[in-house]
Amino acid sequence: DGPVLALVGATGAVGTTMIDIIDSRESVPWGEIRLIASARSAGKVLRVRGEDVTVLELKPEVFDGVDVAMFDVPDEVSAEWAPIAAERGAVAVDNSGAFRMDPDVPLVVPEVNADKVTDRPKGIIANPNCTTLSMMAAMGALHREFDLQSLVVASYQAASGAGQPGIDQLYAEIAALAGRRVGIVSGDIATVLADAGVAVGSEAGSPFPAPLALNVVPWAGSLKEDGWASEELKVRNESRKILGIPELKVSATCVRVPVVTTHALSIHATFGRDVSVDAARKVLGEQPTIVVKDDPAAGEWPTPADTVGGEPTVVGRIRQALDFPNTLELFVCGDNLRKGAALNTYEVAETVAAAG
Ligand code: 11C
Repeated sequence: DGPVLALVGATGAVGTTMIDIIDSRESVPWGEIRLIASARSAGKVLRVRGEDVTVLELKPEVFDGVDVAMFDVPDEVSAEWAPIAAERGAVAVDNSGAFRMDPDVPLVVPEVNADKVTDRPKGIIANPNCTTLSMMAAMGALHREFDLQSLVVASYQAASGAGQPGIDQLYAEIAALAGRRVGIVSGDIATVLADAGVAVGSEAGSPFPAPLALNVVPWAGSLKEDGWASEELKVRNESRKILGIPELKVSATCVRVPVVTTHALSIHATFGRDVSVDAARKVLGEQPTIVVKDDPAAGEWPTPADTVGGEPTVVGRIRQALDFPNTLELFVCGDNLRKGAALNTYEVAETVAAAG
């Protein structure tokens, strides 16, 4: 009784957050929850809603009888296995980048386009990139009211966007630098890290191309044409698809900062209809998954430290741009492992189950 849910990638950073989300739900619609991972992690026993569940090895037959299969694995694993899950009768909800821009795969943020979950000719639904996702509930709500025309975005992305290896790297760097007064003489952070045996740069095996502790790195993803980072193009392409505005003007600069979890975005958004700070605050304040925290006189604004571990997107610093009509400046924080990844995937899975 109840549909069968599978979680592929149960032991990664997003998978672990997913289990925490499933555990924290008052009730779940699932008759069975199956955990799946690579051969390396198969056989581990994890607690899910008070029960021991043995992690199964990723093989075609583990999808037999599964109704919804959530994938929190690298692109190439999803590219191969989401279609296998779909062939075996499951609806695959995929958090990788493998299918997001496929015209036959809906890209869903329930607050914006929940109706798209049933329009899935390949049996696959994609979950957006965590940076894009962190601003979609807010931008979707503002677009419905004020007709979004353009977005200029700078991101401040947490280390956990690069998964468990990103978290481990940042902590290793912080430990190696603890108590050292580095960063005063050019280049000494990298030297201290290298001397301590901590990888510096992608070639040495770090998930980041430069030291992240005590630093800011203007890079996320891989190099694309004309100097763009893949993450910046994802923000552009995915925002257009989710919001249903193919011509939306988007320009993004993606930056990694020494924060463990929660992506922040500084957004310059221009609208086609008259907008005011008060009207925007009212619209955002009415959204069930958004918290407006915007009282600079009282020191109230969103920060990753206040946002991490929570479900809502937190929005603040809402201002009318002084030199750009109908344009708002906003600062948005979203937990990249929750709404940015596991939570949205789970909400899509629940929406699929509810739709039957
Ligand atoms: C990061 N947003 O913070 C990336 C990670 O397209 O799902 C997720 C990449 C993706 O590094």
